[in-house]
Amino acid sequence: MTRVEIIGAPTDYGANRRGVDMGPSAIRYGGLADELAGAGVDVVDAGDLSVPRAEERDPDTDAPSEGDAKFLHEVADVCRRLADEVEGTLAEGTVPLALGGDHSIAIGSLVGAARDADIGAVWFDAHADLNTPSTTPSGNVHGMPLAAALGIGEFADTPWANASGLDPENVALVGLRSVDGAEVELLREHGFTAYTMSDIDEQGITDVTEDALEAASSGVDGVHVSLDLDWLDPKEAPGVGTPVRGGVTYREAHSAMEIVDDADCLRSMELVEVNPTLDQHNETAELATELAASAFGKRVI
Ligand code: 4U7
Ligand code: MN
Ligand code: MN
Ligand code: MN
Repeated sequence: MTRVEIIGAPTDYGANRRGVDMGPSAIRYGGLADELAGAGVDVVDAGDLSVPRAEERDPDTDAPSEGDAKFLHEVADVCRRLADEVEGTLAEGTVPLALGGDHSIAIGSLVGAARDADIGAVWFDAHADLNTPSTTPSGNVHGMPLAAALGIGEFADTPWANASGLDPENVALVGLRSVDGAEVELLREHGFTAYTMSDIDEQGITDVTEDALEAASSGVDGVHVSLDLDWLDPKEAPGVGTPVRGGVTYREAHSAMEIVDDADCLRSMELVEVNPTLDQHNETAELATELAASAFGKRVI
């Protein structure tokens, strides 16, 4: 029986303090444990990592003073501890399921998952998350986790952020529709596999997801699935900080997660960017729980 460990990472430092830190509560309240049990997995909840609130910190250290990457010290602190937790969970033969929090936590997930293994990653997201401190239009680290984990640009000198067992050839991005100019360059330069919404329109979600998983899983020990809820259309998932129209539908999302399960290479996963302060009746959090269940094998009959 697959065993899954839930690890909450209630932080919004990577999204400039906007309420996404309440994601782990919302996702648990949305029924995560029951959904996963419905998928037939054995679930343990490790609780939340403790994340200092900005309001409780020394005002002198509160300011987003990390050049062009805001709150980088805070992000590093959470990600270091998440990486250790993910590594330990994997060592026990358990699949870590991290709950964000904003997408900066992916740095911790990827670093932990890639410490003792070669891994691939499938990035379900409207965005490429490949900015660096010199290219970011916002300064928000949730737009940088892939660049950080892969040591791209200024992140080459950031050891805490380096996922040693992950290479761009094993990273597939699915559902892109908001990509910054510098990110387009990096996508071309580093040999990522990338599917835009137009590719999904033309080839269908089934083929695209199968191809993404094949690219991610080739020659590695397993795959990390990073699910940013803004991957879905805002009509399905309104509770996110950076919504972009034209995303995947409810059925396409489930179909993709079922294909993740079919591929039998899932090693670790995260659900990120659920922001209950922007949601309607917790529906985005509930959708996140359902999609996780599909990825872990839940079927109708
Ligand atoms: B998310 C953005 F400029 N690219 O860097 C940026 F459009 O984790 C958005 O995918 C990043 O939600 C979105 O700030 C980060 C922007
Ligand atoms: Mn553990
Ligand atoms: Mn993202
Ligand atoms: Mn996104």
